[in-house]
Amino acid sequence: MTDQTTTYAGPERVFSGVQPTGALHLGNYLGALKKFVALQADHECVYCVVDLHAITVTQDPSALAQQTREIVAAFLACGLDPKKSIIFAQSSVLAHTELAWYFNCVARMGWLERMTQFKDKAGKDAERSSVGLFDYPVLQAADILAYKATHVPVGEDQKQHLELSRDIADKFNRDFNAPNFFPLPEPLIKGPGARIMSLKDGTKKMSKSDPSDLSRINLIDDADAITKKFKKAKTDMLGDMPEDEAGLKGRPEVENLVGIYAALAGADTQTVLDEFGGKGFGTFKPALAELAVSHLSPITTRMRDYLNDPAEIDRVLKDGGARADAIARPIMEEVREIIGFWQG
Ligand code: AQP
Repeated sequence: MTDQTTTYAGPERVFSGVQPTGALHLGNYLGALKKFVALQADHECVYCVVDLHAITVTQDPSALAQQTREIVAAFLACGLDPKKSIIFAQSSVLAHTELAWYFNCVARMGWLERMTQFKDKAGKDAERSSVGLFDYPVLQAADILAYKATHVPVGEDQKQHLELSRDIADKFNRDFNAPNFFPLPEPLIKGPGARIMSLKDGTKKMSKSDPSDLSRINLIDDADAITKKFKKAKTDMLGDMPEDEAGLKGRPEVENLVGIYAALAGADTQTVLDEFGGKGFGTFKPALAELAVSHLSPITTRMRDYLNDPAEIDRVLKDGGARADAIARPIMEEVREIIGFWQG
């Protein structure tokens, strides 16, 4: 991994987070979790269940802690090793909220007003949405920079937020005359699976909050559900599978299915089209379903096993929280000094 974080001299560190807002789907897996696992082999990785982000929209207090455990179960089932990677709940480390406040005073209103995710999520009801939803990207910058993380594996949808994190880090360093104090974190987005689209609409991203369950493959779906969802996935009336990538132009649903196949198989798009070009969807969709089931069913089984052992998940979260706090605490002490607060 090349370090393009200007002249920042600190160590490379990976940070990313996932919201405990519902069952994880194939987009979360291919866009984020799969990359998390690959990175832990040779990097210091900090992976967070971002429950503070989750409450930017209403959550049921009696379900939130369990939702956090479910994300940890998915992390572990996908292959994250809690001895290598730090896994913890965002709300258990106070540095996140503290740094978010300082960054609120660094970020500019105009920067946040340009964030498309807020516009998408708040929709026509922006006036009634929480201030937290608007401020979400500032908290995200704090999440990353409380650990001076240099690299952030995310899906394509988070690109704009990562650019904002870099702007905030840069402005903090300049405003407080602390050159290179914070790194300018690099997004790790590229690769197949960076943007998995809805199975019902190839122009919308696959999302937990889509009201149609048929729009997504959940990590907890069984083989029958996966097969049924791919069978019902929208395609088009333009005929069989194209022979080359140019033939995917203007066919977003087909492009998405081919992309999913490529990401799961670890192949490139043309290799998939070499195999399926000219064939009908009646051939391609069952092959795709079979590939997805072979990848996901071991994960699902392991997830269920972990969920049957909540005490183990709680141990992982507690240990991870202490390790995360040990990194963030001295950074926050320096931040307070740089800002110039009285320190008795
Ligand atoms: N469709 C996607 N394709 C590729 N990557 C994706 N990610 C999300 N959707 C896709 C990536 O998954 C990580 C965790 O996302 P998150 O749960 O924290 O929040 P999100 O991006 O808001 O995910 P959803 O499913 O779309 O949730 P809702 O519906 O609640 O908004 C991130 O790295 C994200 O890029």
